[in-house]
Amino acid sequence: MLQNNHVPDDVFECRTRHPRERRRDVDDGERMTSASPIGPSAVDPLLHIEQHGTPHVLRDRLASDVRRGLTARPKRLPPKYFYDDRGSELFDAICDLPEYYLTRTEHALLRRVAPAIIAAVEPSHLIELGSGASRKTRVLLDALQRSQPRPVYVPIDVSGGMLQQSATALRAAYPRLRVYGLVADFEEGLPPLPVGRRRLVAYLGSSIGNFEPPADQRLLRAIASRLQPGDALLLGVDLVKATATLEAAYDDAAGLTAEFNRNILRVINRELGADFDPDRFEHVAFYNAEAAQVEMHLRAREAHAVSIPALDLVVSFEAGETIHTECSRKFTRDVVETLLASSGFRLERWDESPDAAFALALGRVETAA
Ligand code: SAH
Ligand code: AVI
Repeated sequence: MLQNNHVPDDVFECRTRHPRERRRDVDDGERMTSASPIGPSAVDPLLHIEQHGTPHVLRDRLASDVRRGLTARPKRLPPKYFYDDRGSELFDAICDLPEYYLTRTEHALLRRVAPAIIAAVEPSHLIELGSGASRKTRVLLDALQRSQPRPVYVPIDVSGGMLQQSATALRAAYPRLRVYGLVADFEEGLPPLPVGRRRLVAYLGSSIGNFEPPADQRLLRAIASRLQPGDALLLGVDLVKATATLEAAYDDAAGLTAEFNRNILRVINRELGADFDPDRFEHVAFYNAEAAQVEMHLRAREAHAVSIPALDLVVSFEAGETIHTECSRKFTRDVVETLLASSGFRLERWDESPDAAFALALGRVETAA
């Protein structure tokens, strides 16, 4: 059943003040297709979820990305297509693996610094990109609800099932929290952000590392352009470290990351009628020290062909040929500070975990010169 609650007119930029911003956001919104409300069955006035992009548009985008990626040399696929319901659940399970230190390290760091960050920014709205299960977000929400009588949380994620599930769970856990979920692919244009006295955008999990330059800067600039001076960005970043630690994190003993990697082939089978046999591909993950990134690939175990009827395409694989499915860049403070500065943010705080494995960078929107 559709969740069709009334959204107050002052919630989204495109429906309210800031004429300059309004024009741009409305244009973006129209290009991305119209937003339609979806949501859980019980009517809850504090919960609203909007879908940006119709299934038709999303499938066309997948089709053109897959055609471009699998006819390129070397072959590649965009990592955002890992995250159907199964992929999101696999990622959530990866977060609990002993080898995947990122989540627990960032979680512990957040527990230590979230109160100070919320006190420094004093946000009325917490907006989260790539929110997934919103597990670590609770640490920020705990601090936010202590300081705000009517806190607002805006999760934005391409994975609609996971967003709906986590938004519903958060509403149950935080009775005063308004949740405006946006199901959107922010690579295709950031959806309009809510207006608010002060906004904190969180982008956790080192997900910025899945964007290669200059796409990382493009995304951060888009965020900055939607914010006002004084608003802030909290960026979780995984730091450069020993190769063995990095490679274990992306090639776990239980094989969950391998399944997550192969899931992209299952998505293409389901959406485009392809006949990939995921077992004919081996999961490969290694640290490319020169580029400071872990790379994930799928390597064909033998020569074979795959048919993709929706694209009227047959893709041939040589034995050993790879599809590059993901980069996970690893950062230093200098790289993050430069990236933030070139995107319109001044680095205000830098907090590292005690083992220097992971950091949280707080960037503040610069006042226009
Ligand atoms: N923030 C969580 C989840 C990280 S997994 C954490 O730190 O654990 C990355 C999340 O980003 C997934 O939920 C995925 O669906 C989402 N995502 C990936 N690419 C996206 C895109 N282009 N637009 C919107 N969401 C995206
Ligand atoms: C979401 N993202 C930051 C994860 C990462 O570490 O790059 C995705 C992931 N890929 C393999 N394991 C986890």
